[in-house]
Order: sequence, then C-alpha cells, then structure tokens
Amino acid sequence: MEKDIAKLTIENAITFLKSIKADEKVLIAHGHDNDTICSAIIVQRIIGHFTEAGAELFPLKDNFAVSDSDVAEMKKLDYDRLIVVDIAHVATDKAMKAIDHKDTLFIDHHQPIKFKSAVYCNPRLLDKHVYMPVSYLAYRLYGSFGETSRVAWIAAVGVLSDHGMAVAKDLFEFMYKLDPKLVGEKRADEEELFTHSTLGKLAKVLDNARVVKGREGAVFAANTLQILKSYKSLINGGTDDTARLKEWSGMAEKEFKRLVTDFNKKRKLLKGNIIFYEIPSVMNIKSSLGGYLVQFCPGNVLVLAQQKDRTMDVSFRRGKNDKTDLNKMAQRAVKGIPGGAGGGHEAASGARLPIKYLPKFLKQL
Ligand SMILES: [Mn+2]
Repeated sequence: MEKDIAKLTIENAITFLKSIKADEKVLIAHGHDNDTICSAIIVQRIIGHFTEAGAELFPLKDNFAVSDSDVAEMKKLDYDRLIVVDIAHVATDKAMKAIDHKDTLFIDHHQPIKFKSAVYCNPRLLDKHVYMPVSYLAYRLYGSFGETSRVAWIAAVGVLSDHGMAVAKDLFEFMYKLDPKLVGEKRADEEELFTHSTLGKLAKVLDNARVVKGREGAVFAANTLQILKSYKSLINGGTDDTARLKEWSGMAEKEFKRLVTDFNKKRKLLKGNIIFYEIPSVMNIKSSLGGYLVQFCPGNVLVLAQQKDRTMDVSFRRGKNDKTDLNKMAQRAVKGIPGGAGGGHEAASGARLPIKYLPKFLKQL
C-alpha cells in the first residue's frame, strides 16, 4: 500500500494542537486565496473544541509570506500560540527569528523552508513532488479530532481552488455520499466541478472577493465563512454579507468574460510553445484566468503578466501535455533582475519584477 503522506505529515500538528491549553490565545495567520482561507477556518474550528476564546484569524499583508510588519502587528496581539497556514515564505531573517519558536505551528505545501524550533508540517518533506493543498491536510487534521461532515465542503472548496483534487480522492468520495447536490451525482473531473457544480460556484464566490477587492475582500470572505451556518446562504445571498459577496462575484465574472475575448485577440506566441499575454485589468484576476485559459492550451506554457503600480506580476501555467518545470522557468526568467523574484510549484509558479525589466524577463524565459 502507498504510504499515507497526509497522515504522516499531520502527526506533529496533532500533538501541537492537543497541547494547547484552554486559556491560551491562539492566532491563525493566513493569506488571501481560497486554500489558505479554508484551511484557516477548519483549523479554527478544531481549536474551538478545546479553548475558551477560540482562535483569532490574522490576515497577513501578502498572500505568500510572513513579513516584518505582520510580525510587529501580531506581537501587539500578545498571543500564546501562532499557527500559519499555506504560506510559502518568511520574508526576512528578523521575521524568521520572531516566529521560529516551539509555540509556532507552520502548515504549508510549497517548497519546504527550514525552521529550528517551530513545528513544521509540509508533505513535501516526505515526497518533494507531491501536490497536496493545505485544506486537505486541515481536513485530515479535523478528522483526528471529530466527525468531518461539517467541514468537508469547506475543505473541498480549498482543494478544488488549488487544483489539488487528485490527492484528495477520499474527501471527494465522501462529498459524493454526503451531499451529491454539491458535487453532482456523477463523478466529475476538476474542470467539470469548477464549471458546472455548486461546489465550483462556491469556490468562485469566495475567491472573487479577493479578485475584486484584494486583501480586504479576502478578509471579508474569511469573516463571512467563519460564521456561515451552511453553504446555501453563499449561493442565494440571503444575508447582507453573502449578498455583497455575490455582487462582487458578478462583477468579477463580467470582467472575466471580457478578458477571455481580449486574450484570444492579443495573446502572443513567443519562442517554442510559450504564450504570453498582458492582462489589461485592475482586478486580481490573473490566477483564475490562467486556470481557465490553460485548458485550451494543452501543449503550451501560459505566461500571464499584469501591471500593478511599477511592478509586473507574472503567473506561469502549463497545459496538460506540457512537462516544463515552471518553478525553474520562473527562477531563470528573473535571474539578474534587480528587485525580481520568482518560483513556486513545478506545475504553477509566479514571478514579480520592476516593469522596466520586462524585455529582459521575456528574453530569459
Ligand atoms: Mn495552497
């Protein structure tokens, strides 16, 4: 039998969570995408079982790192325990020094980083190629403390949004049994779930808050999810908060359609099989657009760039028949560019660079 990587990965997280005392103050630091938000909510519900005050959510400034200013803000909150979910980096040595402590639990699924004292859960320590969203780890973690039917849909939204369904078969099997209305009666693949299922709709409504309003929107989505009794109100917009999420989602979908048309007109084929497109939008729509467009480019690498102030944000995706290592490609493309950074996963990565270096970046792809 194949080894259960999730089970082995969460062992030390279970020990950490069990050691939390009822009067301790717990912070859960998270980023802005669905996987990190859904993970935070699930872990928060676990902690709700055995502390008086429950855990407090702490939205980080960036979606990918813990920064010095985050550390300073968190320190003011005078917490006893810190849990960080689905965050790839700690921005500086100073920030690392502040959080690398035995009272920190870090759960992530990007390239592993090194801690001295923090409890670190990352499935890639066991298999460096495994792609396992943190929402799935959080779901398994929840299963060690209680019955999972109330958090399963939240985990499934996080996993689906991170395109990690393949590694979470048991979760989706469970969903098919538990609530076929949510996933559809027949076994659907990821793309079908996204496009046609209620689960896909939920993923979009939550993520579109971030798409339209950035970090502030993500915080709003997390806070809404935190107190939501069932997913149904997210679909019908029955409360003020869910109505607002639905309205934002409508705006994002309109913009999405406009950009798909524009992509088909303006995309450029660069050397080899690389398709480059610069997104003319103020919304944070790059990753959802990339996730959609890549299915029509099975043999290509998709490089989507979007300007934000004087920075170019870039996302790399590959079609299902392409085997390019996008982590390496992103790193290579920013080489020698001052203020440039790039990396991520083999199948999806990102980069960021000052706008004036775009020609050099394109040459280095
Ligand atoms: Mn993730």
